[in-house]
Amino acid sequence: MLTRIFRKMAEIRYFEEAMAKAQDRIKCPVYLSSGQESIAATFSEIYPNHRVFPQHRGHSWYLAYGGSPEALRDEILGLETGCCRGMGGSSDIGCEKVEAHHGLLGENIPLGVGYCFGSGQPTLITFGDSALEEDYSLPAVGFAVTHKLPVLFVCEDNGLAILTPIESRRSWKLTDVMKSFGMTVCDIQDNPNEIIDCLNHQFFNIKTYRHKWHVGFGNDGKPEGDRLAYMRNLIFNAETIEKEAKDKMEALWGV
Ligand SMILES: Cc1ncc(C[n+]2csc(CCOP(=O)(O)OP(=O)(O)O)c2C)c(N)n1
Ligand SMILES: [Mg+2]
Repeated sequence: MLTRIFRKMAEIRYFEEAMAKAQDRIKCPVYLSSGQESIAATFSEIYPNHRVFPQHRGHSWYLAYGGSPEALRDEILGLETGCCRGMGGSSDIGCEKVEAHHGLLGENIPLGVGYCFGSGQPTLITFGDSALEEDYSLPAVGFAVTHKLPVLFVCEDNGLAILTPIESRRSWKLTDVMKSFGMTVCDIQDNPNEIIDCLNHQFFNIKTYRHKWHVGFGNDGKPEGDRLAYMRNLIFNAETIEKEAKDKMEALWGV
């Protein structure tokens, strides 16, 4: 399973690296998953049949859950053949398993809970560390707990909302609030093995590192953590897997 997770991580990373080389052709703002790939890659292997409700930074979830890379490329290029007919751009992307976000931070939380309540289908709602600061999101979590809905909540905790760190935004910890709702909670790193060990939890706070700016291809130097680089040393044939991913994504973007 770790090798499959690593391959997905590499495909997400190299999709975005090849995309950066094609940036002259891109006219919409882009929200990159680089650095955060392991979370979507791991959940998609453990829970492949959940319906997923991500927020704006969703390339990793879309690709990990089987969305077509060609349709994502075309979406980002604003083409009719894109996964949302070229109307959504990088942030509002969907496929069979993944519900497209619409731009309102945290909206995917009540929408995902409502979907689960109506359909009874297992649902995974994923968001950044700021989404539960929005006033419509916490009551939706409470509703899911009260009605014992089969929803997993996954926080991709990169510590930032655009440029504002958690410490400047709130004095409370998400994990404390979730525990007070009666949820089983884990507070872990984005290491696939740690995520797998916490399988039966309902709320996952997962520390991770955004490699690029909030929006766009820029960066502020070497990131604090790089799970793909860390896993390179653990996976048999990692070099070949990465080369295949790089070649595939460069051919996809024509770079
Ligand atoms: C209701 C609402 N408020 C503000 C914004 C602007 N906004 C877009 S993304 C973002 C920060 C998101 O931070 P986080 O949830 O941690 O996700 P990350 O970008 O770090 O992945 C903000 C404030 C918005 N889209 N919707
Ligand atoms: Mg964040």
